[in-house]
Amino acid sequence: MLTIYGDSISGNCLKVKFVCDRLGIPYRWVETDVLKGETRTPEFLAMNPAGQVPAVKLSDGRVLAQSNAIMLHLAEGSDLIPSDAYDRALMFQWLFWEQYSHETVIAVRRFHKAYLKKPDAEIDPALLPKGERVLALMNDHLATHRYFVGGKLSLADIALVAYTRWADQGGFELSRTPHVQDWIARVEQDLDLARAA
Ligand SMILES: N[C@@H](CCC(=O)N[C@@H](CS)C(=O)NCC(=O)O)C(=O)O
Repeated sequence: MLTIYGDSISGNCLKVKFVCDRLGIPYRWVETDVLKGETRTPEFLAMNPAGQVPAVKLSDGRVLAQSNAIMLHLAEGSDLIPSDAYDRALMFQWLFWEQYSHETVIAVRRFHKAYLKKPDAEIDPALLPKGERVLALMNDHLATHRYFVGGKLSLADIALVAYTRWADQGGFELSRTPHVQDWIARVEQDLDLARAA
């Protein structure tokens, strides 16, 4: 069976859980507390030298890290990956954007504010305006699209919803981006998240 090493406070880790739950893939979840340094133990580093969750151990013992790479592997051949080549490339476009421009702002500010409990004055001041631009870009796209790609749920939505639904914990006001709010509700309903997380 698949084993997921993940921290429940991490959107990156929950992405993997959401894909498994959606696709009915059985797994064992090993809670790995980032704040307690559980990703830095010799045992964990032997498995993932990057010292990060999520990491998965496949049923044959092979290991894979990086949330979006894991999702892509688990969702291979499913309807979470568009079959049309252009739509599939668009999904990758959003996945790369999520890792480079979204997670590095929205998730990072949330972590500093909600988990490291830093006062706003001690958090990089660039993160707030950057995050507002990220959410505005999403809002503009969602004004004319129900989902990020191809009119239906894909890995792009799962990657982006993971931290966007918690953006308020990072000090971002989601009420300013109503199309994002509606899309979060839609994806949470698709993924049955009220029950799952
Ligand atoms: N790009 C990676 C980011 C992974 C990452 O930053 N993981 C954090 C938790 S969200 C972590 O394990 N931090 C522990 C550490 O760096 O010591 C992914 O998408 O999986």
